[in-house]
Amino acid sequence: MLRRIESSLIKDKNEELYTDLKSDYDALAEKLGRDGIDIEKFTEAAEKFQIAVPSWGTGTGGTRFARFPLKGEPRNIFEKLEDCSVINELSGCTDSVSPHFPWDKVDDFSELKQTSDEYGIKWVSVNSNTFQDQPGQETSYKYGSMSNTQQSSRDLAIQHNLDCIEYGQQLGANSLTVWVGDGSNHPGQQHFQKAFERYLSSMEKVYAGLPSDWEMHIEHKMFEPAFYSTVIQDWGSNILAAMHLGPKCKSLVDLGHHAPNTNIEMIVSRLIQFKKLGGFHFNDSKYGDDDLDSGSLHPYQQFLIFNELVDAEYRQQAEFDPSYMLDQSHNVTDPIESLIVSAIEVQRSYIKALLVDRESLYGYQESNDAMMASLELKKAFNVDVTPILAMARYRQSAAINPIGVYRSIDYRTRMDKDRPRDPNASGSGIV
Ligand code: PSV
Ligand code: MN
Ligand code: MN
Repeated sequence: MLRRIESSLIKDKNEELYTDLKSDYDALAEKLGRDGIDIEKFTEAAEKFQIAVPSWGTGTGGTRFARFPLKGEPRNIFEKLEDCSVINELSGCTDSVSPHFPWDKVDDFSELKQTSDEYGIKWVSVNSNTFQDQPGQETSYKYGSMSNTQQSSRDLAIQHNLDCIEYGQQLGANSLTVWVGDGSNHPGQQHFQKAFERYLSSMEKVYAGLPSDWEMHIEHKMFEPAFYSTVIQDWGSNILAAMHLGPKCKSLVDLGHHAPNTNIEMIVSRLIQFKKLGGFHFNDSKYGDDDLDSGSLHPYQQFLIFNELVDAEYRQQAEFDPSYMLDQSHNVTDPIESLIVSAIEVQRSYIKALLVDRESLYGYQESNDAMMASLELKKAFNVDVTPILAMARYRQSAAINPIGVYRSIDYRTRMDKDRPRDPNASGSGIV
């Protein structure tokens, strides 16, 4: 297996930390054991948990005002894949990458697939991009893509999505995520119903092109780049579109795409109930789509979302198999560090949600004991599961202290030499 970090380096660093980890782990095992909880079940669950990395997240993000690139940033999908492998080797919980086209378009997908196979990385949901024009594009997306009033722009968007499916097939992916920036900036600019009708009829054509074992995931977003209305504004429009299109179409929840204070966990519950939860783009936000690092601001909200997911697992709800992915913008941190920490923060929420005593919670809910029900959730949330996560990494030959190992290899300086930048290049398809 191709690796970016010597396994012996991780092993040596782990040996230095193992004695302390073992004693923290044993102490937690003893504490949980008093409640009849077997820690091993949770460590095994942590070892199984995986979340995908967005290819575009490996580059420094920016705002419309500026972007401050980091040295050694990846310049193409092969180099992004290299960085994703570093993230997976250290975290042990990111064994897949979600590509974005045309940013990640290559001439020879078999070469890309072979490289990802060598890294042991899988390709998951393929993202299309009809929110910006590409050089030489004959018809524009300025006034929308799937819902554009011009047939030529709609046709281009449809064909691009069909092309994305084909690229994804070559990579072994099995879903297409569609987020469109379509909408309006002025009251009266757009006829809401007609725009939604055009969107649905375009999406019907993409849906018709889905291979039998593929799903299509629709991502809603309440604003930006359209700031007055968006065609797929919220989970309501999203689920309506998904229901209209058919069973292979589901809704995707990007945590940052809602108004502040929205009860996202309840949206998740509704989508599960109607078999329409396709997946997640995890991130955190203070105001809206700021794409902050997952769990950096609202870890309790993230836990409550996982509480719904674990509940669905526990109840063995039908057609429940959501995909988990990060989608964040790293403006001031090294993206590799942010993605490692964020993946672990999502994994942390999952393990804490698994600790909830479901039967006790159901009992409190049935007897309307609001206080005990909320304390049951808090009890699980307040357990520091760090030793479980670190032990899972240790057992997977990943790093007990991933950031420590990453910093010790000075990866960016090495990459700065390996990845010389053309001073005239406009970017690497990373926004
Ligand atoms: C839009 O804000 C979004 O969340 C969608 O997932 C895009 O594909 C992604 O960001 C990258 O711009
Ligand atoms: Mn997203
Ligand atoms: Mn977003």
